[in-house]
Amino acid sequence: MKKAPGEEPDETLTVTPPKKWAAGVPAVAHALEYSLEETSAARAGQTLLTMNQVDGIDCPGCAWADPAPGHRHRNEYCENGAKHINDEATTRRVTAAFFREHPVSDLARRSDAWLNQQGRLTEPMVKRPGSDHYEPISWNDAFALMAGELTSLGSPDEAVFYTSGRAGNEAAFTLQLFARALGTNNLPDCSNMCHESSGYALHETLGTGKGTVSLHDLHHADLIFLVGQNPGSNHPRQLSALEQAKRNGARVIAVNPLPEAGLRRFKNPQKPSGVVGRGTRIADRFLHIRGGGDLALFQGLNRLLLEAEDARPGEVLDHDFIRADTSGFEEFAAHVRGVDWDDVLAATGLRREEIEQVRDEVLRSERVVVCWAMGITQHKHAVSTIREFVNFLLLRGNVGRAGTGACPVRGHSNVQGDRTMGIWERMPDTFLDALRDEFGFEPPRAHGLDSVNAIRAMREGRVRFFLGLAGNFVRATPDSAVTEKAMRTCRLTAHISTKLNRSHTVCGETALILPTLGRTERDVQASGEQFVTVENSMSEVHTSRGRLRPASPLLLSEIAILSRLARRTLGDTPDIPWERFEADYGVIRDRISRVVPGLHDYNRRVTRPGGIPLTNPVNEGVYANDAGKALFTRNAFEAPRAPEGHLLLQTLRSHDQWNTVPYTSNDRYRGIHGSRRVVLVHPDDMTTLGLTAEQNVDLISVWPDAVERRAEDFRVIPYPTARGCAAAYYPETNVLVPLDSVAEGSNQPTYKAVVVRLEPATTATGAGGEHGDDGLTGSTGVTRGV
Ligand SMILES: Nc1nc2c(c(=O)[nH]1)N[C@H]1C(S)=C(S)[C@@H](COP(=O)(O)OP(=O)(O)OC[C@H]3O[C@@H](n4cnc5c(=O)[nH]c(N)nc54)[C@H](O)[C@@H]3O)O[C@H]1N2
Ligand SMILES: Nc1nc2c(c(=O)[nH]1)N[C@H]1C(S)=C(S)[C@@H](COP(=O)(O)OP(=O)(O)OC[C@H]3O[C@@H](n4cnc5c(=O)[nH]c(N)nc54)[C@H](O)[C@@H]3O)O[C@H]1N2
Ligand SMILES: [Mo]
Repeated sequence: MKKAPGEEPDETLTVTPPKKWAAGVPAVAHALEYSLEETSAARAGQTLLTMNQVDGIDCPGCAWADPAPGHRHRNEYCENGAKHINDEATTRRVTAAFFREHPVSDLARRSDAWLNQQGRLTEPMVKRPGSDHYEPISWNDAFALMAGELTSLGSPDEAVFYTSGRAGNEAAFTLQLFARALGTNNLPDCSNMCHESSGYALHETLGTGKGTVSLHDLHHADLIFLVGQNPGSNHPRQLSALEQAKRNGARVIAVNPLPEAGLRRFKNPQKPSGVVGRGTRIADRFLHIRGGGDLALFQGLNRLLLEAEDARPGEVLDHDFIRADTSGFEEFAAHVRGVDWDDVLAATGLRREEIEQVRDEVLRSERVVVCWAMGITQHKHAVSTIREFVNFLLLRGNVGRAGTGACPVRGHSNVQGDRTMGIWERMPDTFLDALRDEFGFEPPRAHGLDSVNAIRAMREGRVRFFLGLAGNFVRATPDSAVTEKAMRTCRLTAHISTKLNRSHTVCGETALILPTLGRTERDVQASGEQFVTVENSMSEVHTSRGRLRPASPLLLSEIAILSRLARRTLGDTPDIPWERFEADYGVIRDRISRVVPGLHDYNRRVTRPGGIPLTNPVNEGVYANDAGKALFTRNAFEAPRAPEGHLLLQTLRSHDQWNTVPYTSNDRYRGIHGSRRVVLVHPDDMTTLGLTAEQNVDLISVWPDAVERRAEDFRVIPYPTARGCAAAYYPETNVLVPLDSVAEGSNQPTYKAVVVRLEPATTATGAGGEHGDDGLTGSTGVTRGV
């Protein structure tokens, strides 16, 4: 149970066996318990009933697609979606009095969960140079302060504008327009840390950054791979789609170092059979892979497919497709034939028969989909792993046909839409040309800073201004001590936020909190009530309309904040009508329709039931890369290795958190309750390393620089993870991820491959391993536990 908002939690750790199925009745009960605690029942119910309905609110949780209109359940949401909604719809409020009581130095000591539980931000606040307190500021003065800073920069590239994938399309478009009109492409976003590797690999090989799979494809696939994702906690509605696919005869192969509950069995809470029955088995086959072994697995599999073709020429590969649509096959084939089985088995921890059985499943399947998420993208060799998935799909023509394709499962509800709107530090020239033609200014062409490079630039004193549109930059990014220090070098940091988080406590010389409307809330502007638009993981663009009374009369919408800031900073811009943008979001959509391909006639088409399905050119046989073909690639064999006495640590989400925001310290499906400072280790590795169950340890990461990165006082939990691989929660462990440890090509932090050693804790509390402070970082890079 959660404590009252004034207190830090003090539960004790209890561990029960991991669950064998996900969702079902307890899930719904847990969601309701959460709603009733956070808000009044009426507010909760009012929001939930419109969630993911036509003309309702888009769930601010994950980006999973909605079924077609007419096929939606009356309760088209999951337990976790209900939690996210109610976290925003809470009736608790953070007021000026709260900030009088809690200086920044006090807030900085609080846990992420505590900060979030204080409720909704209600009025703009400023922390002035030298002060330890946030104090109220008028909106007008806040804009003047920011505009003053921006207009006095030596170069527009000294400003950084970060976006988190919660922001809707109109706000995202407005922000990128402002940044580019100011003169910078410094538009890092959470996608840099999420599916950047997917976008990079898919662009290169298929000429698209987006997935090629629709819900319909998934429903009609014969074989679905779920690689490196935990849908039971992070995309629960994907389980409904998998249930449907299985009813149509699909088989599912899950690949994961952890036997996640949602990969095993699903009890659909929206169906009577889900309530009383055994539910649906999800994975027919589970590959208990070593962390980072996926490139090896797919290279081994691709080799087996080539050998099957040798044995039965003309029967295994799709030669017509390979000839007409692809290039690079011969070089790829020669390379993969040379892959060494000993390497594959060592990297994956699998037996050769297991991979041969997968080959047999593939050979029996006409239509194959590969789904993946953070277990793949957050590795050093993420890009080559995803390119190898593409090789695998191309071999049998599993791209561009119904029931086939590549499915990067997106995280934030609108992370994909934000990219479509131009939130990217390296938008292509075609987009920048369209922007120029529409708004009559020349956008900067030099690439801007992504998230990791923004931190590097801050560290070197090259950034003076930081604005965050949603999100929690200092907690989402790696190397917490380095990042926090870098952030403090800014002259002004400002955050457009709904709730308090750690980023508000890591301030530039001057810091601003700019409180905004959440997606659940009614948004009324000069022209009347507004809606916003978003794009899901399957490229469907649709509306989202909030219904609740705003948390405070002083809130401004994200678009109002950005438009006013732009006007104040840039002065009169005859070709960019900021005032009209704020008054009527339809005016922004009109402009978007002339800049973004596929969104012509945006205002009319987007309000149709189901919205606008953006077509992926790949599904029309068009590959928009230089070659104009789907590319087979040669990927050097690579697998992470932890030296003797070390483990490969992945940092992941519990069932009860939204990214950087833990709701409680429980992780129900994994059987962990009462503490997040735990590290999951295989019992045999515990024996080898001389560890005992629930022992207090420090985690120390190993990286070739002189800095010691230590996360203190974790409890060791024996857990059926793959040998050599450990797991612990994010963001408490971000302190361990070196800033320079990034994926090749995409520059994405390697959150799933941190080499660590475990040492007996230096500051063990012995008090059950729970901490008010869940990851305070000092300037030494040490995470203190108490
Ligand atoms: N409730 C809830 N929902 C969410 C979020 C949330 O925080 N809470 N976050 C949202 C966001 S932004 C995102 S990006 C998604 C994230 O969704 P996920 O990608 O499911 O998130 P993670 O918790 O990082 O889990 C990674 C999974 O990959 C596995 N894995 C780790 N390393 C490897 C590996 O090397 N190989 C393989 N095959 N598997 C591996 C892990 O065991 C785990 O099951 O979820 C979104 N949805
Ligand atoms: N170690 C490790 N680090 C990771 C990851 C990992 O797996 N391991 N995953 C990475 C991934 S995939 C992602 S996507 C990032 C997430 O990084 P972010 O997107 O930056 O972080 P969130 O925790 O989603 O941001 C939560 C905050 O957003 C604000 N917010 C919520 N709703 C709204 C809204 O409607 N409007 C506005 N303006 N603000 C709002 C609230 O103030 C809340 O505190 O973290 C990355 N970091
Ligand atoms: Mo994400």
